Amino acid sequence: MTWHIIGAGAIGSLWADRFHQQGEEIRLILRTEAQVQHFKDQGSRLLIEERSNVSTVPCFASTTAEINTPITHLLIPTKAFDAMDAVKSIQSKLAPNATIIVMINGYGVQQQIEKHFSQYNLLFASTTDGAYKTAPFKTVKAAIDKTLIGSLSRSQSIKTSPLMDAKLTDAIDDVIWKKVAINCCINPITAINNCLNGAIFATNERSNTVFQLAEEIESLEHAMGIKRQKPLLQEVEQVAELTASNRSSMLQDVSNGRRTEVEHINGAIVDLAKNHGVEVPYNLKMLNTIQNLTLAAR
Ligand code: KPL
Repeated sequence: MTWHIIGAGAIGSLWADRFHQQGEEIRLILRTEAQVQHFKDQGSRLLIEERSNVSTVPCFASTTAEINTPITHLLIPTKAFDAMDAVKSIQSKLAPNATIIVMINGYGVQQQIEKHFSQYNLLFASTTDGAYKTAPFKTVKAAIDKTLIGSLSRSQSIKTSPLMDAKLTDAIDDVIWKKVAINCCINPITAINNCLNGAIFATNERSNTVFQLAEEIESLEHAMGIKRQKPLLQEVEQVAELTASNRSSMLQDVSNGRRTEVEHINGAIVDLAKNHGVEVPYNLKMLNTIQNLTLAAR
């Protein structure tokens, strides 16, 4: 099987490594010819570092324009704000029954993609793997955790996961929501305070903000009819402890002067709250503060 992967981001590179270990062929779709040339100059391989060991993943790379056989299996591990354009730009190259896996953060874009591209075998994945890049085609495996995959519209009819290391779920919408709820409470605090996930309760002010964010999200969940087994604050405490030494994805984006996904994290809460008549001032504050921190990157 040939897997096409959009971009050469950290999470996409982890999956390229897994596909390679399963003997599958990998084709990266890069934005520009200059990037393709750079990749070829570096030996046409991704480098994956794990506990100081570096392994190589050979891949083909091209721009979308250069693709001349229909894509049957496509992984979209982009930033949330790039995913919709990514599918649109690749559509003319897709086989009619292509399997597309959208593996993004945030909430809302998944539903938009489902609405516009339901003619494909469209699946959504949510991962808690941790990885970061140290150079254009070099990724460090920080923590391998779990990936869940499912359909937003026809879970019952899917029998096997197309990603060997990802577990099939018939509640991917819920999984995506629960993850974004946690990200809303951890990511902006780390980005504003330039701190590790483990330090989000280190001061009274930080703790209070986390507490208020979680309360607002639970009020919204109540209005939306979303049920949870465990209080959100308890889940946030657990994830912050488990990933204590991580720099959150939002902190990494802010530190590198890149656009963040805050519009699809706290911003998604703000939009939904408006529709449900719920007040979420702390989430709005996080959205505005992070947007101001990264004005130049937008
Ligand atoms: O998903 C994450 C992120 O950084 O985006 C958490 C759970 C906060 C782990 O770092």
